[in-house]
Amino acid sequence: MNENTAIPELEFDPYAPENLLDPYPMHEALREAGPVVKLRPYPSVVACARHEQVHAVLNDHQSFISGAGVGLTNFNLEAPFRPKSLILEADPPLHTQTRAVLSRILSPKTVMQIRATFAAEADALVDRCVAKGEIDGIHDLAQPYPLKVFPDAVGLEADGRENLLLYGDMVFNSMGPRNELLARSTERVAPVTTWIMEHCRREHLRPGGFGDQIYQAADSGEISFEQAPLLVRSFLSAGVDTTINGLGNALYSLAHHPEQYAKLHADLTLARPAFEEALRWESTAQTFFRTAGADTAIAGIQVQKETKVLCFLAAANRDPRKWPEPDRYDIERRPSGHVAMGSGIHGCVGQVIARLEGEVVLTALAKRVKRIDVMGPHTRRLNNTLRALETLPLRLVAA
Ligand code: OVV
Repeated sequence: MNENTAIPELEFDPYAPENLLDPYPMHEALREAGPVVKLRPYPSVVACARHEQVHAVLNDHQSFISGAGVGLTNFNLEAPFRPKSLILEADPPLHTQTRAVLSRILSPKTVMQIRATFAAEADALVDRCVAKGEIDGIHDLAQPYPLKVFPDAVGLEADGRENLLLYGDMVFNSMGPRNELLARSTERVAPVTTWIMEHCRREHLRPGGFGDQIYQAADSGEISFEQAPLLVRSFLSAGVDTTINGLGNALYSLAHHPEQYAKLHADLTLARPAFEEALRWESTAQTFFRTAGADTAIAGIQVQKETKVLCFLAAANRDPRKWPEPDRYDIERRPSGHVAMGSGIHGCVGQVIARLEGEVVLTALAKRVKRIDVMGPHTRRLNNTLRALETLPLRLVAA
């Protein structure tokens, strides 16, 4: 008998609008059904929603490869929608070489150098928001902040940065099925891709910035000059939409938990833990896939070579087997072990920059704002991978 008949099969389509809007009931059902489940709309996929299995898959990069893509499409069987990322969609030894370059550029030492600039920009932006009083948390704060500081650090010119939003939306939609969301975000793929690839060229990158530093690694022979623009593309793909929504989700979390915000206002050292807990509670990157590189098993269940493995990061981050009261947003939790930024050799290479952004924005806010009022319903921007807000009407009450 086929071992796979033992795997529970559920009807959920994780990419259906109702599940993108509110994934949590689906996450609970997937976790409770078993350590490995199947989804009827995606018969060639196995899925994990419990922390133990998600963590295990992410930490076994030999069995669960990234080179066949980290979305639904298996690049060994179907062409990728763009040339593969040299870090995200690569395995050792290539991944090891490219990651070394990016992780040196996005290092704790770099954070020491950019911290004052990133903090000053957060202070200035939050000042403008407090002066307005009533703001849209996304358009006035969560979006403009990363869209300024990160491209500045990469060394991009000021014009055309809105292309980064369109491109990020497209890249993260492309990891799901060919649904309406992907169709709509790829309508503009050609001009946006042209702009992105043009701005990956050295002549468009300020000397000394993160982008130019990739070319310096090519100068020294660590990577090739052909690889450099594709690695800049990784900054432009993963560096903006992720942090925008990380900040947006943190604002949402705090605005909806006034008692937690009061603790943050009283103790600014909680800014970093509050951001971290928001990553756990409202995980920006909801899902990533791996691909079985050989016949293998998860929790004793056979998984055939080339099978796509859907890891529900956001479900793992609320698994009651791992977290007490997982649905509570508690800024004093210190949620180490969450997988919102992945885990293992592919864990977010920009995480120290992302955390810096979260820390300085929440610190700037907590210094000046004694209370955040929710002024009306928020709206969501649906994306196949990201948990994203479109609007978040807030009032910032000055301290
Ligand atoms: C983590 C991530 C997301 C999207 C794109 C990339 C990485 C990339 O390397 O291009």
